Formats: sequence, C-alpha cells, structure tokens
Amino acid sequence: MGQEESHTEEMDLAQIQDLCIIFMKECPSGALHLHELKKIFGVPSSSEESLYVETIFRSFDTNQDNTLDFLEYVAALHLIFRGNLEDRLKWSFKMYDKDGNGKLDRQEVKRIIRIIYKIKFQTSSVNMSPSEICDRIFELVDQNNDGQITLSEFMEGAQKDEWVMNLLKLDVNATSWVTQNSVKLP
Ligand SMILES: [Ca+2]
Ligand SMILES: [Ca+2]
Ligand SMILES: [Ca+2]
Repeated sequence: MGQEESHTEEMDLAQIQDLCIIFMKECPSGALHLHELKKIFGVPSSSEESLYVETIFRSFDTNQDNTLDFLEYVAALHLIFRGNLEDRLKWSFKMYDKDGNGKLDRQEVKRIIRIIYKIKFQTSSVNMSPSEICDRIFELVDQNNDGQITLSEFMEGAQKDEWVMNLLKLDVNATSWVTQNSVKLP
C-alpha cells in the first residue's frame, strides 16, 4: 500500500518527547500561539521558513481557535515525524489547500512551491522556476485537466512519480530541518 518509504529520517520518540517538554516549558497555559511555535523552532518571523511554520500551524489548529493545545501539538508532531505516507499526503493536501475547498488550484500550489523552493532549493542547483514546477505538477497530477487537483488525484499522482511525491508530501526535509532548528534552543 505504498508504505515502503524509508524511515531513516524519522525522529525517534525521545525527540518527540523532548519537543513536548519544550511545549510545556514554553507554554504553561497549555495553548500555543503561532509566535511561540516559531520561537520553539527558532524561526525569525520575517523569513520564508516562518511562512512554512505558519502554514503548519494553521493545518494543525483543528478547532481553529488560533492556538494549538497540547493534543493538537502532539498530533502534529506524530503526523510529521511518524505518520504513514497516506496520512502525510492527506496532511500536505490540507497545507496546499489554502481556502479549504477540497481542491487545489494553481495559485495554491504555486504558493507552497515558492516556499519550498526558497527553503529547499536555495542551496542546490535547480533549473526550474516555481512556475515551471507548478506546471509540471499539474501536467502529471491533474488527470482530467480541469485545472484543479482533487484529493484523489493528489494521492494517485504522488504515487506515480517520485519527483512529484517529494514535492507533494512536503518532504522539505522537514525532519532534519526541525531537528537542526530545535537544536539551537538554549
Ligand atoms: Ca486549536
Ligand atoms: Ca482550494
Ligand atoms: Ca482535476
């Protein structure tokens, strides 16, 4: 069922526990605000990474009260670091789907690609622009060519092509990125 992905980058439970302890320390009220999450990850608010953290934050604020409670936070960490492929794809679909209508249009896809592009590709040489990447994704994934990507097109498209998969599952090396950044904590 497409779950043969490698687990080498997975954080272990101890690291998740550490992040939970940080949560309790940073946030004794039990409700985490966006700026506190950024602080935990050591992300300056003006950076592109900050936009990424904000998107993550919104996708995990299940009851949309603009804070993450402890359970939402733990669910988030588990999904990002230990979730299976299907769960992770569903989650990243939610991140892409900014207006929450269950379909992705070009603007939504391009928005996330731009963020990934800045974070992931700034060091490696890539000869495609975010627009070209977006076009290629639609070419491969939008099966009925209606300019919208549905969840099922998204899930199927991701499994068809490794390049698309890496973009769609938002594997911006989230694990190592978060690990690196959280190491900077005092
Ligand atoms: Ca909440
Ligand atoms: Ca949408
Ligand atoms: Ca479509």
